[in-house]
Amino acid sequence: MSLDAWSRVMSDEPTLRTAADERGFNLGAAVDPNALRNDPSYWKTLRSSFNAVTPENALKMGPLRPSPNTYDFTDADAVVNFGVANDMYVRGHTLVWHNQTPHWFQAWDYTDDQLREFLRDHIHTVAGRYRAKIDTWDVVNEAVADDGTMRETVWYDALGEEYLDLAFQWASEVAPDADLYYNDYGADAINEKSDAIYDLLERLLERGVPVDGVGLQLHALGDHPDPESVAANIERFQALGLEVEITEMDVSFPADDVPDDPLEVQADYYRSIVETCLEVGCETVVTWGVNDANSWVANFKDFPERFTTEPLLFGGRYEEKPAYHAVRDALEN
Ligand code: 9MR
Repeated sequence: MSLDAWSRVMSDEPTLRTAADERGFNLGAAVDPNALRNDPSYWKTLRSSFNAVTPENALKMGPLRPSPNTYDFTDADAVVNFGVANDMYVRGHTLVWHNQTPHWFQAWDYTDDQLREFLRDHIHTVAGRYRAKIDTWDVVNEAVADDGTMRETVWYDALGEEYLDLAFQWASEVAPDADLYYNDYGADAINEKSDAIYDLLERLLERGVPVDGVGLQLHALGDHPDPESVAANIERFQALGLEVEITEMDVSFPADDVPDDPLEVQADYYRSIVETCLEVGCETVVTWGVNDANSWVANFKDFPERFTTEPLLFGGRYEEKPAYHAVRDALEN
């Protein structure tokens, strides 16, 4: 048992997970199947501190589709089954994205009809397999470009905006009980991109597309979106009849502009977002990783030169950071 966990037992403090459970709140982490298998501290921390999971990469098309006619569910099953076995809320991420497609796919000279068939089969197979296990799917991820236009992806180029309609329809056919989400980054507060996503969701709803919610990723790396604007943004999506979840949160600082007390500022930001969620009735916050050592920020392109790389609730050795305590306080009060 870690020193943190031991001192909590001695003082009778609830764990983060207990605080979330008691509040009826989903507090999640993105999960790496290798760490889950190989590092006992990882899964013990995950199980004792969180009540929700998202496979960080394992459910994406590339990892799932080693060749055109085969699926490899080993890693996805590991994460999803861990969540189910430990009574956690499970988010599936993601059925349609322009990134992390298989290598063979990029070289494939398909017709538009073949692509449509391929996507239908993919969604039916994957969402169908997990119909009893995955509570919520990010059906489509990041379909809107940073300037608010529709992103020019393989899906959009072949099928136009209708690819979203089809994807949600196909998912609802095989996973009728799952909540179906549109998920994106940089659209956490009211801004040009979230305006465009609002318009897109309005169009989808008008066309009768079975979309249930919007995932706001909230990768607060350099920029920490104003919580009041995040609240207003959540409320406008809710007014369309949609649910909203914070799906991929992490909090860093620009490498050349780090505050004197980064851990405290980070903790305050986490606290303000969880409080915002509680106020406006968004019931889920997922952090994009279990602990700092496993965060994507340290491994992504030039990010380590641009941002601080300790964005999560637990430090590299699973020590509880001020952000951990801030989130727990927010859930308890
Ligand atoms: O955290 C994921 C990282 O391990 C992958 O290398 C990366 C590939 O683009 O995707 C990361 O997760 C992304 C998520 O799927 C969608 N929103 C942005 C996340 C961070 O890039």
